[in-house]
Amino acid sequence: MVYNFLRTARMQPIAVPLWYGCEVPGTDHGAIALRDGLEQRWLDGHFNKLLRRLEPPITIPVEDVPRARARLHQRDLVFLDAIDNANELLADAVDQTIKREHLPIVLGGDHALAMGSIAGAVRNAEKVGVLWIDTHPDINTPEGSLSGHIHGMPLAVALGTAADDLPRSSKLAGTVPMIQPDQIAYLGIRDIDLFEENTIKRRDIFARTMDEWNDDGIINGLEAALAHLMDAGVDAIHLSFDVDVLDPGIFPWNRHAVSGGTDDSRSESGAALSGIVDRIADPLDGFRGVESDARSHRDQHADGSASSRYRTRPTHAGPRLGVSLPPTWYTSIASP
Ligand SMILES: [Mn+2]
Repeated sequence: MVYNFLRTARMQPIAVPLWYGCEVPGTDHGAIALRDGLEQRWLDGHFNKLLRRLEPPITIPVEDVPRARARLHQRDLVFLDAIDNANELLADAVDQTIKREHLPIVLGGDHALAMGSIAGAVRNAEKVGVLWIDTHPDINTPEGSLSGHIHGMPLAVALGTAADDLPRSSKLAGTVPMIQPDQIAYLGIRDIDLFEENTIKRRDIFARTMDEWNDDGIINGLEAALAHLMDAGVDAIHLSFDVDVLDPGIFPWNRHAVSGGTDDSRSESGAALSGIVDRIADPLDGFRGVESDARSHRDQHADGSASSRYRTRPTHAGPRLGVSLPPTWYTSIASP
């Protein structure tokens, strides 16, 4: 039984004001800005249909680490406990959101939050595919990492390769590993450590660099990544989108942007993000017929308890993406 979360579910923003993973104070503000800006942006953009689906945001508390600013870049995992504590709360929040049949939209904050968001998704599906759109593969282990920063490790945690050093996060889904290498698809990576490159090659992980993605075409690359996940047999997809992939110098939808971050470039970035989500959602247009059936069924039986989600099954190719997709989606957005 599957649900068209992306098209119809109520949406639950979950802000995670985390900066301990990247060890750059201020990254936490990104989560709050995204949280506070979401409703206003949709009001400004006249997305009334989306606004009606928006639940009041949840904010995951992140504890203070004493003297944090004096303890940066020590490679000693000093922030791990605070990150683990936040991710335990996040995994539970994502888990509960999915069990309510709402779509979790996790807003970061740095990418260490993906340990919690993926874990929450994995608790609720047979096999979760992770579509990872990011400049960085984030598959370092504490030993392999050059920086020691935990935000570069969430996919190593998900694959179980960091379980010795990061035991609490590695067990967050209740199963170790959370996913297998064929359940990951990278798009847009361009800043890749040698350790990460070796891991991607050795484990035969699907990856398109930003240059390859551009050369293939954005839609073709999305199709290939999603087809790979579907071939792996996933029944749900966790989309992870790091805003650092939107660098105006490398991102095609940003070609009018001025490098350095003007208001124009920010709105271009927003357009690019919504463009990606819109195009990913397009194949789910195939569900509209099913939705209509469900709606008329609900009307017929005057079933007031009917939710805004409809039981469906995977559909044929959509109008733009030539690949079948599972209708169950979870999303997280990270500031780098
Ligand atoms: Mn990144």
